[in-house]
Amino acid sequence: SNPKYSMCWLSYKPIEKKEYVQEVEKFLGQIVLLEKNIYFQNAGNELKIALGALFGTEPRLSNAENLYMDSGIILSKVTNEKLSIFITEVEKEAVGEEGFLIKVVDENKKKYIIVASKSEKGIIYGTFHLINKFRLKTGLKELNCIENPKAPLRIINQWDNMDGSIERGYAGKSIFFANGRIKRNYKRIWDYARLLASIGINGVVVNNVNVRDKAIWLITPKYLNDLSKIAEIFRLYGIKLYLSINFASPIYIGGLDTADPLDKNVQNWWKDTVQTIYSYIPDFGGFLVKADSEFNPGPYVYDRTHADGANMLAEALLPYSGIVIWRAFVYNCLQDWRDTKTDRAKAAYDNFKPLDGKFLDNVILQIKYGPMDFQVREPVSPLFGAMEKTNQMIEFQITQEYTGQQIHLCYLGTLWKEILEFDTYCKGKGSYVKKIVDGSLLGMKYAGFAGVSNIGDSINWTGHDLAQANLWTFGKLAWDPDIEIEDIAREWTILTFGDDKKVVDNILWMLLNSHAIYEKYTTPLGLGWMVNPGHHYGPNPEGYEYSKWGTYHRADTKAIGVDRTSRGTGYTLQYHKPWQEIFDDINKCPEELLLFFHRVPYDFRLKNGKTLIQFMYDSHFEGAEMVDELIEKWEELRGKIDGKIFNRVYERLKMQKEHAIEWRDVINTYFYRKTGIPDEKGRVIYP
Ligand code: GCW
Repeated sequence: SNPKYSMCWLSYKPIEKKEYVQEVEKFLGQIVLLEKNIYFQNAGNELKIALGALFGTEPRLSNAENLYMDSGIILSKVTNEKLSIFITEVEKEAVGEEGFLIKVVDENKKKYIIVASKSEKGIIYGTFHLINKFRLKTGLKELNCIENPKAPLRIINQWDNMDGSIERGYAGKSIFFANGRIKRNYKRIWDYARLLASIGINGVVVNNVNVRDKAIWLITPKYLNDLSKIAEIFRLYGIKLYLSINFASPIYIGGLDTADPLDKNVQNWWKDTVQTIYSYIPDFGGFLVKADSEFNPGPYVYDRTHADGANMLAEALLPYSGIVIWRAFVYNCLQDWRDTKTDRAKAAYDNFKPLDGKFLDNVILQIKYGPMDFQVREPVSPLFGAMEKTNQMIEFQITQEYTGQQIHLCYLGTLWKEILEFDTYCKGKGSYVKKIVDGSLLGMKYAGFAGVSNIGDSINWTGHDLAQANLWTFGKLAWDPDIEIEDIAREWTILTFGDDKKVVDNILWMLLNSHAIYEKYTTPLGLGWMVNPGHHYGPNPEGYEYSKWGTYHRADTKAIGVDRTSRGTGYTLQYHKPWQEIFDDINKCPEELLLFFHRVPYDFRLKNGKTLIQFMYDSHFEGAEMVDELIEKWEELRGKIDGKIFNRVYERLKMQKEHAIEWRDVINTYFYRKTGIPDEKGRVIYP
């Protein structure tokens, strides 16, 4: 109902299918809250709003002393005695701290739908689950379920700056900050909380990991009061507030002359600071730390280890059950391109592997999915599977920095799913990344998912309307990485655009093929990095070739790629067997990662018999051409979806086409100039 922005997949519309409405209506007499607190009240309100919009009913919201009514939705804790005739002991036991149960009671006199959680946290998840199941017209019997999130930490990282800009943001300005202050437009934050709760998120880090200027002071009373308001909203939706900190805060804020983690004054300063934070925000989540990384200070400044640094903060947070999320994105960003020995891909492992077992229990290492930096494709970071005694989280970039900046359609669920299904072999066969980051394989208390947010204050939150699917998918995978990606994407499509068959088929096709298409016309075969420096949009084959960032492909007239095998930089040695041997062998290496692991001559024959150079040409022609298919699929939906959304997406698809052609031509010309080898098919490659 707010014209300023859409509610994405929570834009409720009346359910039109009569039979379904009739079937369900009998259960909607009232909404009964068996718990009296703000969390259940809030969940009840959400349900009421939804039922009104979906069924046109206005059920009473009541706190029943006894279950006298014959029909209604009951929100309760599983332990509530009044439910003991409906819920078995076994069912009760099966509901975890953040989980919920939905049970349909369909007796002569009693028609109830019970949503029951173990704690305050689970009830909002259960409520949104039920609302969306109604919207998917799920049959009553299929509503019965017990759901628990697999991973304990499901956290969104905002890279929002206090001036209102967003680092790598492509959807407008920050909804949290403007002009050096915390925004007091709580309505938007409230709606964000609703969106996030509906996908099972339980934490938000509200400020950028690069903590500069005013943001350093967010941990002080100057800002804590306003932050506590945001935390209060989030809390209602099961979400904790976290902050990114600057490791040198004791110097900046405290006036100390050091931030050495082993210095008593520094330790006490952090303890005092943490105590203050908790006096404003009693359930504060903890700190996210980017230390010794891209010009941010860290323990290395004082010749201390990252365990020293993280543990010092962890000790301060421990009394309040707070946690330290420590990023593993540590590498030398002042490399010399002439140096062929140093391999940035090895950095995270080299920095952190020696510290396995040295972190306190409330420290979690946040590891980017790949060893470099969110490229269109990278191998899985070998650090997963190398830290058997360390809490680990995987970091995905929902915002599309290297994947088209929300101008190109690039659905990331397919890539993420592949990453999560990767078998690290750290405990033998079956040691999937998903089992490491949900904590189950290594039996860790903390584990989980971090996603760099793709939202801003734009009308549709994500710039590209279809990029909402990436946020949705991140949450869904974090809740349960075992779900099929098609199912996740389909559900999003139906909730967002309705269930017209053509609409669903076409959008699903677009989503599921978009990453592969983008990869084809940009940097296939694990190449990566051929982007313009700085803003990272558009092709520039040698944009990073002679820079300090350690991201080189070293193309000459004969070959391209870095030899990262045991014969080269030795990066492959960071993997368990059999991956070491597989990646080491140019004939066994998964082809989509060929140029990540190998230096390959242009006349090398790929599995389909094509030479490398011909593959490059074909891939770029094909990819750019396939954008037409995306456009056609969308055009077929004209009139079937909201006109404004249609036009917005259409505009972006046309830009995508133009920019895909630019990618195609720049990259093809680059290779043609390097090699002088013409395209076998005689297509236009500019000289
Ligand atoms: O790739 C880089 C991005 C930076 C980002 C950094 C990081 C927040 O280009 O903008 O900084 O990754 O993940 O810390």
